[in-house]
Amino acid sequence: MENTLGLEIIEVVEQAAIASAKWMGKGEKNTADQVAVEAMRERMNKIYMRGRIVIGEGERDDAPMLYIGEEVGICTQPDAKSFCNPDELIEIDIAVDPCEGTNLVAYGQPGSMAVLAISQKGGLFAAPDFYMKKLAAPPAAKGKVDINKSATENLKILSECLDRAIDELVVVVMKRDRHNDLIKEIRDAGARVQLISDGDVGAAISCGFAGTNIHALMGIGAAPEGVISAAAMRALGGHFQGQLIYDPAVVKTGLIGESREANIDRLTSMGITDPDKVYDAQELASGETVLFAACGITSGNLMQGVRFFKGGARTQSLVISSQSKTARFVDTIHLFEQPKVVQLY
Ligand code: VTB
Repeated sequence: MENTLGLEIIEVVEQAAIASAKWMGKGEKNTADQVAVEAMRERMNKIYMRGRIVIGEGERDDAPMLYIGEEVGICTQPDAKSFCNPDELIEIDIAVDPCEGTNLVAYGQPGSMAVLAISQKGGLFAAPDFYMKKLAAPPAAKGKVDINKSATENLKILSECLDRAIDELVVVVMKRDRHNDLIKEIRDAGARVQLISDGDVGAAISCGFAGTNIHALMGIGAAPEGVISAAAMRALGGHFQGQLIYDPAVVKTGLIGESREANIDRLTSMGITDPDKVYDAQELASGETVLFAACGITSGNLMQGVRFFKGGARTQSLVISSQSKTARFVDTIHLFEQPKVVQLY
């Protein structure tokens, strides 16, 4: 799977990032998202595969493109029979977030990215559009920190696993009122907090890499983004746990559905009988092979954003594979027009 799709998925996220970056700083988050969706879909439909979106822009009625259930790839197109033998191709499930952090793009803030994860059919947890309590930490703390423990306890464990004092730890938390107590607890325990306005996928994955100076992600963000983060962390060997938040009393605004009861019914209809279950990375991204690709739109901890120059752009992407156990940073120069002199900056 990796050999055939690795390079293609880099191009998918690159195209989405370039399209979105053209709207960086323009204050129009919906446009920054929409152009990323269109670019991602167009490039994805050129890949020789049978793909299906399991995490995307919403259900069919709400989202015209990359909606949940949409089939993507050349081999799903109406005229595919002439050049595709479906029996030769494995079916692939895809989770996408073409513009992770639309506000970050719209206001020129760091840390937005185009991102996707793929696996064999059934290999990614089809999370509903709810919230998820998340805990991400470096590989050295995998299975040792625990989302059921308090932040104070987890910081002690992290400090031991990483062999550094608690005040040398940095925890990323999304700046939301729902996290006020959590932020206070982390500070009281002696660690430092990096508050972000959006984009917890990048924060989660940063825990998987030494040198980012991020040692944990704690708090509640969106569930679909949690699955994408888990796919990367599974392949990186980092710690990731997620627990669905379906009670409007816990998160009062946003992706929280109508009522606790209606949300439980929805989860049951999706086959989730234990709504309080804590999932680990392996359960959220359980496929035999998991690939993850991201491309920076605006620069962040992990990747530089898109930089335009006359006639082209330069991007930085990250491809992580559970198959080859690699994380590759890919620096690409895109020439939009045929140059008179090829000058690769
Ligand atoms: C979260 C986070 C995402 O949007 O979903 C956030 O996981 C929305 O949270 O990374 P609120 O509803 O609390 O505002 C992102 O930041 C960007 O998609």
